[in-house]
Amino acid sequence: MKFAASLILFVAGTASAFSPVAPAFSRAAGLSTTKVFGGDEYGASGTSFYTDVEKKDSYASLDDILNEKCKDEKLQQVIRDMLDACADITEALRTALVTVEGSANTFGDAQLSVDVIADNIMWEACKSSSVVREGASEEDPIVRDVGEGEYTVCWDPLDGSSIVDNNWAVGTMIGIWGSETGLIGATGNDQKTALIALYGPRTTVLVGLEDGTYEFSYGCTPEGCQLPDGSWEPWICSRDKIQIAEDCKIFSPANLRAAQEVPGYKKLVDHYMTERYTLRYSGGLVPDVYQQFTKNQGVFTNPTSKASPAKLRLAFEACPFGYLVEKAGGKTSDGVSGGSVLDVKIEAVDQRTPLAIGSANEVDRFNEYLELK
Ligand code: FDP
Repeated sequence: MKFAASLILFVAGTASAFSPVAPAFSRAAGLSTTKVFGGDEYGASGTSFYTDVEKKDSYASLDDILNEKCKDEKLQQVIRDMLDACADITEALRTALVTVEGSANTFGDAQLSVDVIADNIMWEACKSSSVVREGASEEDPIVRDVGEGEYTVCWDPLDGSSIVDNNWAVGTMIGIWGSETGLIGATGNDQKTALIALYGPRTTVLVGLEDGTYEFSYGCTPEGCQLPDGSWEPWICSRDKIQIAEDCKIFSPANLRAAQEVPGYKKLVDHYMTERYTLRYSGGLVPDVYQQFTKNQGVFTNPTSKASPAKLRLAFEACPFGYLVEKAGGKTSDGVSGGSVLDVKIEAVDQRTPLAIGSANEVDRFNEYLELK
């Protein structure tokens, strides 16, 4: 392992020292990495989209960013409260085994030990927050009063029930609405902010702030982030004002079984294949869409059909991700009218929706091939 790691460092170091620097976009679009990673002689295809993020001397703390990019102190507070919950879920996932809980949630899905733990953490966070008024969870899709605050928080505590036993990345999705609208009857556009936590080898959380989508990393200890007392900033800003390019070469085709009945979806997948896009799909919505923020491109498609109906939830899956993707320059489709999923009225906590989300031109292509406009 050590040898392999140092070899990779050596190859990467050599490449950056001696190769002409590839423009960030062409590398992100998979057009010019062939030489960087060993060259044609080894058959490297240049389609793997390795990171091009370089180490910084220091990183802004959560406080620095919130004070500058989120002037509303109550909104700052709810973001902090939700980040605390994500930190607690991170710690819980380290020690909990994945087992069946012996109960089912309201949808009849088997509940897992980790779902229950994460959900309890979210309820506790909302109840103890000074700014939360109502909460609604995937596990119990009723809007419940929790306090005297003003925000309505709607969440999926741990998405990825079918992959968490395999130790794949899973996540928490949180949409936050104000008291003027609450949740029911509102749309995704009414969100005050949204957070998406991704639990993998690291925990990273996307947060929507005044001028864009930011990523915070939990418990990392890079140089420059040690506090005077020797401890570390719990959250550092690892990406700021993230942009999702209009075009992409990465596709995540969810509900692929619908292609049997929806000829436009079959044609779309055929397009991805003939144009040699790169498939990146895990079956977990959070990692599958989150990659658009690390690779700065991508499209996730989840159309539906009679035999393969909608599974994704509008309020706590499509809305938070839609909010963050559109803030980053991406686009969404509701899979019916071809309009933004953020315009769809939320009639119930567990309302389902088809979805396409990601690079704008690819969402347009989805609408075109599925004849939604
Ligand atoms: P899961 O049931 O594992 O929690 O909405 C739930 C979800 O996962 C999404 O994360 C994922 O995109 C989708 O379901 C996968 O559905 P299929 O298992 O039907 O492919």
